[in-house]
Amino acid sequence: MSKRSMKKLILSIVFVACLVPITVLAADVTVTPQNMEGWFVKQGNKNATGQITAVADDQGGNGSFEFHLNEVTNGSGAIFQIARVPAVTPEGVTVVKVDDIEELSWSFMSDTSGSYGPKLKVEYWGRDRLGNMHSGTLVYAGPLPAGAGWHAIDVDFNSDPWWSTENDDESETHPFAYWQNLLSGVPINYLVAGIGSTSGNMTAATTHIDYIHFKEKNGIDDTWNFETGGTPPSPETVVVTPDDTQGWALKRGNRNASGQIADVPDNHGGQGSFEFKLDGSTDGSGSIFQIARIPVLTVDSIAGLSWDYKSDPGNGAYPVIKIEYWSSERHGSLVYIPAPASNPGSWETVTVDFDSDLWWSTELGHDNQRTLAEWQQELGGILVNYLVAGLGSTSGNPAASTSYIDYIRLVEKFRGTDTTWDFEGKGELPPPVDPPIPTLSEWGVIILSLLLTGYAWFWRRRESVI
Ligand SMILES: [Ca+2]
Ligand SMILES: [Ca+2]
Repeated sequence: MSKRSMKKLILSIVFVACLVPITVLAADVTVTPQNMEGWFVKQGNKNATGQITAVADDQGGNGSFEFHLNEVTNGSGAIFQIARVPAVTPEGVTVVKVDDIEELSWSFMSDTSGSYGPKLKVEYWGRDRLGNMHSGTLVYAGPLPAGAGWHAIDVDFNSDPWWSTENDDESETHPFAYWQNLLSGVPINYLVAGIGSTSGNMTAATTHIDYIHFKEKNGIDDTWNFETGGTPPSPETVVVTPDDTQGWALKRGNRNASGQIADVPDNHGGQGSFEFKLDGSTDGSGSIFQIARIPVLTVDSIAGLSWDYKSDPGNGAYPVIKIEYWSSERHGSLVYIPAPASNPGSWETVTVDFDSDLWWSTELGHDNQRTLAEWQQELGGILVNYLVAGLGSTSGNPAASTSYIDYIRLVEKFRGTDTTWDFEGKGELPPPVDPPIPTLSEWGVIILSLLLTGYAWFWRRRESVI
């Protein structure tokens, strides 16, 4: 995961936190391949693999998360990491700050050589209570019990040493409580569990982690138990209204167009659906209207996608769904344009076939169409900014048209959700969501200010052994 992606996510967290009340539940959560409960595979993994395997844990369970590092002799490193926003629910996320953490513990099993095991890290980004920017990762540097078999780590906040990638000095360790004081108010991007290094030679190793426990002062108190099997998420239909938007909002950039939830019956017995109107402007500046929802997911977490649309009865124009992704290396929107309806003006259902329907990316243009499965292979853990529904173009003279969308269904395997959004109740959606990521110009200012104050660490990509 690139630094900039992390920054993007945390800004989205800050934004969404304004909308989502904190719901606090202490829970023992079972994480399965069918429902990763928000855990996802981070980018940057190489020469390594990771998955939940049927290796019994130390507390009676029959599975655990396995990391396997290949032997590396050319200095290119081997690393594998999984991560989770500390407080993410199907409804959204809440901000957890470094100094909110009260307990951290986990179990790990060393390689049979007993050499080492995976650890927990805490990635943070944002301003402290004094307004100073921070970006880095706290890395546990405390004692690791030696020998094969399972071991438990229960972090002593006042004595176990941690270091920060912000200082880039593994020798400068302090107790976690020290860092909490220094980083008071700084939001946490991710809890990370992983092993390995982005550089250097590596010995082949197979290790496991389980029962990751995280408790913070606002009451979030979760222990994640990794197990095989599991069941797919239960489908849920959510009604979106102007008064209860379920995270949907206008997207910036709308022009020469309008949109609202209209009293137009959908294809499932509902009385409303979302209407897009292009006004037919002919000044060449385009005509477009889009709504969007900020998910917290990665491109490769999408396991199902479908929607209904009703095209313009005159010219057959119809809205489409886009997946907008962003990292420091890759950013664009994946777009799939299904075949036109044979009967304009009637409702159609689009169910994306991940292995045959072709999507193009605004990053690479129409000529690079691939299946969604191929894009997922290529883009992997890159975060999704927005799930977008829209009609029109930012240039040219799109014809005047009126069309509708409804029953947008997204199955997200890493959070274990299967949600269908049903638009009902006449009215407009709220104003544009501020971008969950900073614009490039905003980043230019931030980066410049950091460089001017000597924080050259900002650009460092190195990730050390954890
Ligand atoms: Ca387990
Ligand atoms: Ca509806």
